[in-house]
Amino acid sequence: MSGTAGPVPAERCFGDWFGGRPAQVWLAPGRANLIGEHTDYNQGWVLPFALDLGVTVAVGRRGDGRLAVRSRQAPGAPADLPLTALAPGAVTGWAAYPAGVAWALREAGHRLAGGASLAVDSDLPQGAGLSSSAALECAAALALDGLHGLGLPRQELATLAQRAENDFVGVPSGIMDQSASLLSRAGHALLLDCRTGVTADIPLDPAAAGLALLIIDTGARHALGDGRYAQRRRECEQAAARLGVASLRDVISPDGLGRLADPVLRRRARHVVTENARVQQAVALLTGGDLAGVGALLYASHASLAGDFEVSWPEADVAVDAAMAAGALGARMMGGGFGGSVLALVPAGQPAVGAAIRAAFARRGWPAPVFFPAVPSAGASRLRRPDAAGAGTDADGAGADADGTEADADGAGADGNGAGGG
Ligand code: GAF
Repeated sequence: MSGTAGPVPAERCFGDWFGGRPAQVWLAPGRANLIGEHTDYNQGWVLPFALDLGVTVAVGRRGDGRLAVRSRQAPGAPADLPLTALAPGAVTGWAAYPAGVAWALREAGHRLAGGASLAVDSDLPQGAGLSSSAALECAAALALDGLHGLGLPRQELATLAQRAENDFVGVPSGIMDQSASLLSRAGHALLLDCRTGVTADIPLDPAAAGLALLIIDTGARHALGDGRYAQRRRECEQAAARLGVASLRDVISPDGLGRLADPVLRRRARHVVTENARVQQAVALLTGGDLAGVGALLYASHASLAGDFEVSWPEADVAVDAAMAAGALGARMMGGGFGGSVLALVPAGQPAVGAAIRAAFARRGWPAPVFFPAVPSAGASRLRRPDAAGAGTDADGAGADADGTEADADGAGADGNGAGGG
């Protein structure tokens, strides 16, 4: 992500595309998920954390009632339409995510008087399973909320961003990614109970344990909208209905799943039930200071996602096996599946795991994977205006802190290491 001296690229683009300076600039990170995969839409538990990569949105008010959205990463495809014309199907492609957020805000009764111009920039790879879409939604949600002085709580913004994705874009995703982007705290994973919305910050400091979390972008690309994610969600709902429970969250032990006659539904349910248990076990280990112990849970999660839930893909399986053989404490596929990234827990400062994965890919003639350190970082934050540099405060009176972020309206201010990397 951009540094903090002078305008960030999204601000410069705003001037080039719309003229003048943006009123506000917001940064929303992508996420990794330590554990708890395909549990969010089953009202279970997840344990993601924010990354130090994300989406920046510079926003300014208009007077003509239109929404204009342009991205540095998609120069040829701006969206520009009256707010009143926003409806599912009216905008396609990447711009549907921010447009969907504006639509969801209006559907919830919020006025976006005069409209808005949004300049978007991102350093998150797309389709890598790191939630670039949710980061875009969350940055747009904060930008529109801030510009129009709505003051909505972050959990409500997460829900509106999810609604944009579900009902405007048409992808039936859960609430994990938006929550991680908006609610995470640096040095922690976010435990989220997806039924109650209750959260807890769970300490996650790999460096302090002599370990590192490594993201391996396998290069295989996924799209949540291709139907397979939705099919898994339907299978889970069918399994819950046949078991007579509101959701698979209500099944505590896999022992009773023999009642499901359909072996596919039985396997899907077994993944969700055992994954929920693994999240609880991971929280207990982390709370007790045993990050290394979480490694075995990551590997068990991968086996369950590959075998029972059948959402892994060949590059992920090869990366996980190579990582484990080279000394990783644990590794697993991450996100919706069928492409994207693997997360590995490795000894710090030892290149053996990366080298083994690279070699395994090369042997198969696959393009080299891309590695990122996964540093548990702060959730979304408002960036300081350049003219506030050195002054400590800006026109709103919200103080800028040392890394160029400033406390935002709902008090969930950024802390030391969330906004500066990349
Ligand atoms: C994707 C979805 F967007 C999330 O809601 C979640 O279901 C995840 O896949 C699987 O855990 O990232």
